[in-house]
Amino acid sequence: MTKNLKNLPSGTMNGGRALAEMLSLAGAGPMFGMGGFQLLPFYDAVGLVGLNHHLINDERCGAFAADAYARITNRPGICDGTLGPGATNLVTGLIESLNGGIPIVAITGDTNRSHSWKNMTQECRQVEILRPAVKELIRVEMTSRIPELVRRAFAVATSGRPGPVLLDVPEDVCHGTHDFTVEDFVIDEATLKAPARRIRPDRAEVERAAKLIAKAKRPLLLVGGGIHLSEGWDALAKFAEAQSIPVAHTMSGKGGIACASPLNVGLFGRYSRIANDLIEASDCLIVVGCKLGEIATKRFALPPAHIPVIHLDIVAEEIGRCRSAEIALWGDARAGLEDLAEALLDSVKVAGGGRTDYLAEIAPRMKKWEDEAAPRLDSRDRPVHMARLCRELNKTLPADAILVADGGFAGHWTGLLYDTKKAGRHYVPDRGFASIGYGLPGGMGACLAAPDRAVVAISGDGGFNMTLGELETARRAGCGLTVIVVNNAASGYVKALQHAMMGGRYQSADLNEMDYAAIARTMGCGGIRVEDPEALSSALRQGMEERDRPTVVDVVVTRDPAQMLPAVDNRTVQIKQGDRVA
Ligand SMILES: Cc1ncc(C[n+]2csc(CCOP(=O)(O)OP(=O)(O)O)c2C)c(N)n1
Ligand SMILES: [Mg+2]
Repeated sequence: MTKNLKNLPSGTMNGGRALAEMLSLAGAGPMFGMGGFQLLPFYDAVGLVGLNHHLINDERCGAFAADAYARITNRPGICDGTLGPGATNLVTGLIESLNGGIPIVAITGDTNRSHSWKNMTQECRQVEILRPAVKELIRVEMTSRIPELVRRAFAVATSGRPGPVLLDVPEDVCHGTHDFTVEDFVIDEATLKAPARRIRPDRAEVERAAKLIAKAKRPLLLVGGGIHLSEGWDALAKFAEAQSIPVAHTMSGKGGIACASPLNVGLFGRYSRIANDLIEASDCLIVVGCKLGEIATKRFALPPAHIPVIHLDIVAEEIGRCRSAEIALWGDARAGLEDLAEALLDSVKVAGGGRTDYLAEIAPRMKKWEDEAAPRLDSRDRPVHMARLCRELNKTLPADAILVADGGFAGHWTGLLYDTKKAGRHYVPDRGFASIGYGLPGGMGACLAAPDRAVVAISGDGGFNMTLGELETARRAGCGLTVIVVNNAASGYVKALQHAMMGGRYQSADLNEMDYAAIARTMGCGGIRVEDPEALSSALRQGMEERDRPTVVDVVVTRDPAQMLPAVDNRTVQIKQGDRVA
């Protein structure tokens, strides 16, 4: 349906105003960027039309914040940068969204075309640099076409596999004027949120898949981030329950089904509780909204070649890319699961009944894993054990909380050990590109997307250092965000790998001992330093109680590189040439 609001603008206006009017019509949420001359008319119009724009301190962080906002809402996150360095700073953040399939509308200013390529200040080949970082790059060549091209940007961002779209706006287009009519300002409401449209897999393939599943004794669902993009949580739970099929997930797929569900068998791939073992023993894998990339497959060692795979994905060419699929279900995850459930209606009784023993294995196996992990989960070690930190997060965070996890150990450990209590995207790791530095700005984006919920970001000290300036932004934006700094005074992942693989020769892996809580306090934020694991819970609670400024909880964790990697015993690990231990 086409959205066309009352009191629509019309008449002569500049390109920046037209851009802002269109974003307003699109119901744009918080936007993140840093201005420059080229986009000045747009910035001017932002206030006039009542949009909510936040000055960030690094455009990459604006893109990260927009990405996290989009993950929470499934509505396009919006960020902008001025020409040249502003535009190039967006690259890392946009690739996170591209690889993660996250809807984004990004805007860059560009040179005035009357003078392009005459050594204009800050000029570079930004269109060429940014094109591979986005799903589509739209160069806006006429002021009059701004409404049409903003419509296109939203349509591309939210359709099929969502992704970032860049509107590159030359200065003269932004500053130039056009006489717009009321009819110019329309937008298709379906394109304002992913998934804009749903496509169902081929009926015949669904039937074939249903037959394979019906006769399987040990089927297993492997779920990726696509489940959140398609909002397929209920469909997944219904299907898994009706068919008695356990669910394993990637880091991005966590929360496809609540971690607390008895059908949830946790993370699979590089780190796993019991899921990898279940994969090995499975006779039918149902992969949903998951690319089966390096981390999910332990560098393509999983799943074993003899196990048939049913692969449901919105991108046809992802099916069979890393692992051949017995049955290809090209379509939306929710729609595909609903269709599978329907096709299996007749076999519900038989299948469910036939899998009682299989399902009965899950709880004791999980319990066994937990008993083995208990010494780490309950550790009273000082410095704090990462597993203990994860357990405190599990105990302390409310059911609707959002945990945003940075690259580095913050993501590795919480990916394995953090449990969501409800289905939904309550865990937001930046696994598209796995850059460090996502935690703080991502936390800010999540906070602005869900101001009434507790938002906790967890970041390494290296990642935090990279984007520390955004604490100023988060404070200015009034975000009641809690940022946990995993303080190991190291580029820890690198140091742990050097320990395991380079005979303990450490190179460029140490950071200074710092007190990030004290830094936060001098920046006008809350700051709590935690050295005793018993103090974790109250520090987290105190952080979550702050509703309008960020709190940094600086947690001193192990400095021993032999203890840093989750699930890898450095004394016994086998290192193969060209492989990675974790
Ligand atoms: C932008 C970027 N540079 C380098 C890396 C490679 N890398 C992965 S984890 C890691 C260590 C980061 O240190 P820190 O943020 O303190 O996390 P820790 O591993 O110590 O928990 C690095 C350098 C990366 N992921 N992203
Ligand atoms: Mg570190």
